[in-house]
Amino acid sequence: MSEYKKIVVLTGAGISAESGIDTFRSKDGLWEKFRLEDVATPEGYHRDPKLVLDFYNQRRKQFCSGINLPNAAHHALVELEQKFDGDFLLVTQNIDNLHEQAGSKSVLHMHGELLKARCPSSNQLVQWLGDLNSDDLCTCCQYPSPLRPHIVWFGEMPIGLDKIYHHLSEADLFIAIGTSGTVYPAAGFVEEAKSSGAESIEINLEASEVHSHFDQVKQGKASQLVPELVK
Ligand code: BV8
Repeated sequence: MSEYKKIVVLTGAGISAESGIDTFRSKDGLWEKFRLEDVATPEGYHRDPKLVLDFYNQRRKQFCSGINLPNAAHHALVELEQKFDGDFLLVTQNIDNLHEQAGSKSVLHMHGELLKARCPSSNQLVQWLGDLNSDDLCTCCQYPSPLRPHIVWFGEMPIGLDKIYHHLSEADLFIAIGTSGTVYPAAGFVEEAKSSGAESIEINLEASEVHSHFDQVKQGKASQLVPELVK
């Protein structure tokens, strides 16, 4: 990796799959059990807040039980970040904190974080490890509002896009790991990186919907391929 100066890594649900966290679109993934429109959109939340809060409470409860631990792919990205003496940005679509648990420092959660809640008025964040219910009010406003999950739902603006696009415009290597390339704008990052002259590598169990944009496509498990890539 020493031949590169600026690396951007994008991870998706596939990097956490071997840690026991459901993906969305693999076999028996989350979107087979829930309708995306009901649990991952602002409209769904306003229509039935309890359904949406319970959807995230169930995932938070599982995650906080400690059964999901970082795997070799998460640890390999920590090693890459530590060894690499250039610019490094890790962007994740995941809302778990397995990258942080493994020791990654520069993690940008573009779709939010499961262990945080947000005041809808001030956008102030609070650490939230238990169940979030509609009577859990913010403490930052004169007229308190019910806290919402700090999650980017469909139709909402992802977090940190300016920073991400800036790094993509200067990257000389873009690596996507464990993402189906279905959800935008993340799925379009490879084209952004390539338009700046970056090399691009996809690591995924199967060819993603945007695999044809990548210079290299490595099919297989992240826990095997990511350590091989960074060694
Ligand atoms: C937005 C909430 C306005 C958190 C999620 C073009 C431009 C801009 C927007 C759009 C566009 N076209 C369409 C849109 C709208 C929409 C969209 O993309 N819809 C899709 C369905 C077509 N996008 C939005 O609404 C976004 N916001 O557009 O704002 C805007 C406008 C212009 C410019 C900027 C902004 C908001 C998107 C975020 C929605 N929130 N989730 C949560 O509940 O977790 S998205 C959800 O999908 C998750 O965040 C997830 O991370 C994300 C992507 O899924 P993946 O991570 O890829 O997971 P998936 O299961 O799909 O794939 C896993 C892969 O891993 C598989 O391929 C599998 O084979 C592989 N795998 C499995 N095991 C392993 C493995 N690989 C390696 N090793 C293994 N062991």
